[in-house]
Amino acid sequence: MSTLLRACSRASAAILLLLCIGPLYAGEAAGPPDDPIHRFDTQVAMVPMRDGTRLRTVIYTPRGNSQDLPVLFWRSPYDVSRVGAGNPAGSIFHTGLRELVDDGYIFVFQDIRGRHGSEGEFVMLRPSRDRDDPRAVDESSDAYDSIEWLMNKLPSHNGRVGMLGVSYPAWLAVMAAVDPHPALAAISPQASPADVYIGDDFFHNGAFRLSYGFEYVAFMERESGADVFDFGMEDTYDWYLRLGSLRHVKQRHFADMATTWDDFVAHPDYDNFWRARAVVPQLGKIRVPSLTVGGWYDAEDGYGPYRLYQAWQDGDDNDMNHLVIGPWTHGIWLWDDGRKIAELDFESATASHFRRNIMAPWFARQLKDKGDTDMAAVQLFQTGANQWQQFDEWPAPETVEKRLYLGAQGRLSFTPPNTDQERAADSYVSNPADPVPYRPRPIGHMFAGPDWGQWLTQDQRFLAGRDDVVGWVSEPLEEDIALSGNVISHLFASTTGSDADWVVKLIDVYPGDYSADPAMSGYQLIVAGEILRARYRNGLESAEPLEPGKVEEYRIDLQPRHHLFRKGHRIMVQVQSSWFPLFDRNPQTFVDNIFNARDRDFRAATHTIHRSSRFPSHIRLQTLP
Ligand code: PG9
Repeated sequence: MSTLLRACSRASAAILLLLCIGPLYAGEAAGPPDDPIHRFDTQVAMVPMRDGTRLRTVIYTPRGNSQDLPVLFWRSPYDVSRVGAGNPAGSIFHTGLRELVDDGYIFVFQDIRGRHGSEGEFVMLRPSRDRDDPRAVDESSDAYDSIEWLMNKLPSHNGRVGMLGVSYPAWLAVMAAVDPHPALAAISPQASPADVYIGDDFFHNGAFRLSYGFEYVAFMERESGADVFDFGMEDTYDWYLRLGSLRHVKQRHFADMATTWDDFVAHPDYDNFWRARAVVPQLGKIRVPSLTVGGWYDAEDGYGPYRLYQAWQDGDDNDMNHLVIGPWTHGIWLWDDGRKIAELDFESATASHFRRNIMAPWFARQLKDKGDTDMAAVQLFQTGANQWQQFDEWPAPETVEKRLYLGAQGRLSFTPPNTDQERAADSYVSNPADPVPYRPRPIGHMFAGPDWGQWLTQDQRFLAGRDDVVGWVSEPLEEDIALSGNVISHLFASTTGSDADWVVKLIDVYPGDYSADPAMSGYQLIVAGEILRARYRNGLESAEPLEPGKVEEYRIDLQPRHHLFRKGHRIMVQVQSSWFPLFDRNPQTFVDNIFNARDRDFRAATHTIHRSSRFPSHIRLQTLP
């Protein structure tokens, strides 16, 4: 069994999707006998790009087909040839693409430049090419050249191509639409990152996504080939803590090898390196109809989908811009029925609904002129109420703002504080030697099991008793509150140190005796949460030390949400200063580059959250009236 196949059988559902979606060559052992993969003729071609580099491309044509079908094209860095083998659930044709297979398409999968069967050099999230150089390449030109080849070489087709993919492949679909081939008629980027420094895979607001960044690079770029990093222990919390400063990583784990880790270390701030990889500035006016898809509980690319939709909203004169967000972890909508995530029950098969009633009809409309033209622009699953809702645009124009204020004795209310006492504040000691775990320990690595990507749905009661997590809770709500749009936290805070991280979480607290679903009694469900590295409070481009003791206002965008806080539930806000090992530890002593901090720079500090009328820490919620 190859290492990839071993990884495949161990991987979490989200990673399974990434690793194991690759279709099988004809003749390889597939899963179930009714897997539609057996209904295709398969061809492998090395498709030449404008600079002569050839990309491995696998083409699945429905056997015995006599019609001119559209093409669905999926580009990927994750090996499109082999990794579906050994997956008992079957190929992606059997799961996520089943409805599309039934509708009839030619499916084409391609390894991108420098990955697996393709020639050339791989560049992580390759920036856009120099348009004045006719031989320059990027993912947009590679998609263009591939589509051109397909349109010329496929024996039959209907002249239209759709692109889709989850995560990195979604980003590739977006890139294809930046400078689209005339035959590219539709894209569905699903869980695409929009900015891996601001809110997607690698950093969030300047804080480094340690466990993901390390494990992804180890998987993708070590010379031994793709494999799961062996931590040698069950609880990676211990492993990352023992690692100490990140200055030890290169020499111990990526010595003599150029990887994206070097880029993390060289670019801790939001500089041109990251700006060149940000999607939104490249997009311009929407030119190809898009069905952008995201998951409310996506622990990798939860930021991107809404940002893409938002960027394409301006100047969308032809209703080309569509957004769907469901109650999903990363990519699970192509893998599962989407009815449950652990204890959370959404009361219907949300992912099957998406595939059958949204994705398949949408592609049929765009690529085959079949079916209804007026699908709602925005379809969102309202968590808390467990229902789909449709909007012409989102956030809806009729939303009203509500402000939730942190108060005395851990109370949260819609009434602003009326005390100007300086001591109207709550303090805690944040100790980098004992960081707050982001999920109950033991914390497995990202390939450890099916629940890796589910931590955003986990009950926050596991943090009870920690003095370094402070919370404010409302009275039971007297009426429903429909959050629908932005969630912005304004934290007034000070510290005895010269740097700090602020993590703010907005939580739905279920009633203690919840007869509707007893398993959820007292559950503390994160609705929104985000981190800000305080050194970047005045801009992510450059770090500035904090002045010990000075109160500053920190604006933290917790990302838009669509959630119903039900009558009888309570709302909680939690603040903490580490989320480990999801994010690296802040030394709390200002250093130029945290990747190069010395172990002795990591020091405990006392942080204070203020709640006076002068410093009224609060959260702004966009709500439906
Ligand atoms: N979230 C993954 C990724 C996307 C883009 C860059 C790096 C990683 C993925 O699942 O593909």
